[in-house]
Amino acid sequence: MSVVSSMLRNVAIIGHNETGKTTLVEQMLFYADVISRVETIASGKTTSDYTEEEIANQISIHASLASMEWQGKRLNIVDTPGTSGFIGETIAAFRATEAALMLVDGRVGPQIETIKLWRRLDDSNTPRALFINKMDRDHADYTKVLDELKESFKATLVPVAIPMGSGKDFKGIINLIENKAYFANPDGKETSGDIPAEFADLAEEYRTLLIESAAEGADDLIEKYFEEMTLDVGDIRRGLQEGLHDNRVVPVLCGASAQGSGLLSLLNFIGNNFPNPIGYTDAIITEDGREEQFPITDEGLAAALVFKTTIDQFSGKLSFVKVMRGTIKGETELYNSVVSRKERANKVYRLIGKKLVETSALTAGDVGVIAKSNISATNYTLVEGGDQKFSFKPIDFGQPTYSLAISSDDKKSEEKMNEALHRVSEEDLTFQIKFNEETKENVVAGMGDLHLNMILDKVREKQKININTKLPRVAYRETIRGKSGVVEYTHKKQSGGHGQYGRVLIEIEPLERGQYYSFTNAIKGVAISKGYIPGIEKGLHEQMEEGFLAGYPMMDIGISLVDGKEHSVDSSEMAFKLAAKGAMKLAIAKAGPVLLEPIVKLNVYIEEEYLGDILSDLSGKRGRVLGQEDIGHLQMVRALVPQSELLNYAIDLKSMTSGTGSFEMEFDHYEPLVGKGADEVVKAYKDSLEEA
Ligand SMILES: Nc1nc2c(ncn2[C@@H]2O[C@H](COP(=O)(O)OP(=O)(O)O)[C@@H](O)[C@H]2O)c(=O)[nH]1
Ligand SMILES: [Mg+2]
Repeated sequence: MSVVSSMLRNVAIIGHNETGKTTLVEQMLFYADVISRVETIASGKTTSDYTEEEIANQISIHASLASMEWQGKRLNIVDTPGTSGFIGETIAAFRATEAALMLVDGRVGPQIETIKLWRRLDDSNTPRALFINKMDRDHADYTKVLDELKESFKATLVPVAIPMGSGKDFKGIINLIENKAYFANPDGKETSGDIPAEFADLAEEYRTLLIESAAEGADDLIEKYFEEMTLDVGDIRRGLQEGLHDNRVVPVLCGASAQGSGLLSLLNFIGNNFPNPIGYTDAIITEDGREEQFPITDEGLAAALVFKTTIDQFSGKLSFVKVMRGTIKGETELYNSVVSRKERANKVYRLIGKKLVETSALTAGDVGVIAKSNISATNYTLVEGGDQKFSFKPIDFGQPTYSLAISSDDKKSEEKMNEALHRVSEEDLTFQIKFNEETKENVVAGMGDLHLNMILDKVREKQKININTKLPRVAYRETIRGKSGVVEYTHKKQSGGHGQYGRVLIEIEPLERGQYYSFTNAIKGVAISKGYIPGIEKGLHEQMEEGFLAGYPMMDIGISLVDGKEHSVDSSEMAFKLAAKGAMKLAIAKAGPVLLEPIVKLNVYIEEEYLGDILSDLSGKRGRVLGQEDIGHLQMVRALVPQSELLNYAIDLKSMTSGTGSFEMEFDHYEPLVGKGADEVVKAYKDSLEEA
């Protein structure tokens, strides 16, 4: 059965590692009668952590779908990994969902990934609710965690469920909307009843707060509230729904996922209050390259984005799609608007962990899977009919934080290694493998050492090959710091037969950073025929590509051709190319050549106690701290740091923060490198020339 779009609820379950997300999703499936028995992380049989590596490591590595029906609504739940190395999966999940449920450990409170994920949700203004989990743990403390969350985030947090006791005394939760207690039952599903007398005052206090916040959700509710000093259940729901839809309020639920406690309130809340996809938009790139908002609507020809791709042992390639418009059925003829090729869905499925469940259709807003697609890949746009020429804006998976140069023992193993790793990079867009022409190294890059090592280990094992790794060389650049003045160079070979002749006079000067290259033909008159100018430009380019100091490409140089001379017989494009190259070399030498090193923008997230160590380490790494932010008891440090100092930061930061620290980085700009650092780079280049 296809589902009416307004009945859909797509929710990404997110949060720091080990907050109980996978366990929660297992319980949701149990409560929705999709599975008859709850499996645990320890049993290795949960619905969403089903791959070999997830079972072996007991953590979620991939985003997995869990589709279920709840009181007439279709819930597409995406369980995501909480480890920063697998953030790509979470980023993909965000694109398929309209809202997120963030889990927080009821004993620990907000953690580093909580903060990072929250910031991502803020960037996209995504509606979200919180679930304070593991209330059955010793020292779990709802009020303390709620206060910490309020301190960490500038948002209106509104409790809609509170716990009855905690630790060994945990009895269940109170649903403040319904004003009812739900008693935990570790051996089955929770049961509802009256609020026990000992919690009555607490519940009343929180319920008043809830009603006030709900009233603020809509103007007419505020009036009603002031008249009657209360709201009924329907009004509370509507107030929360509107507040959540516009991301003005963040409802807070709670429970203990391992016991299935809080599940009924959560499922009801998602069904009643979470937004449906209609009214939201996605981004497209039009045929002429403009970015536009694309409303999710069930009317019109089908259009869908492939947000994830996996290879299934039995079913072949699985393309995870988010339908943005119209309806996709098995027989729908789909075109890939990017490569303009036809493909047919044949069948469409919903997914429950690894289990494919055939469905008749996926309507706008729905999330599902097309199997055995021969061409589609992550970020492809699938459209019905060949004339839709737009494409959905590709998911931006961010920049890698860790790279390694790799090699294997012999040519055959290298081939195997490259082939296997290229296949990985098709499924996992946060993993890249590239031969770096500048450094002559085969480089893999990913979201951290855990991410890379897991991939390399798998390939080592499956292909039975060695993969050697080392830190990669940095891709420096070169430029000039001053003007060269006019230099001249003549390329001349006139001994017998057809000779070669070309003479050029040029002048070079620095351009602003990031301009790369400019060329002006400033010759007055016709000293050099027009036909030779392309040859001259080629020569200039070639010298810029070859570099001057250490073999790295040059950038940000403006070149004027001021004069020259040609020979009626011996001149040729080739002769002028060589003349220009020679002139360029002389000009660079006179213009103060200098190395440029890449500087990255770094965000480091740490617990307060490590701040001193992190700052002094950054200054030892030639870093420039730009700012520092308190986020509750956590800290974020923003800095600009030379890339060469951060090659091993994934590992350095772990050891400085007992594994808790986390960071993101992206290339920012190039800066001159002088002194000892530059001498070392030049020496390494000269040594490599001697070796060769
Ligand atoms: N005490 C307690 N432990 C839980 C609860 N939920 C999950 N766990 C345990 O916490 C660990 C991590 O759970 P998991 O579902 O993998 O968390 P995820 O990393 O967020 O997906 C596992 O050992 C679970 O059994 C809970 O409500 N209470
Ligand atoms: Mg998990």
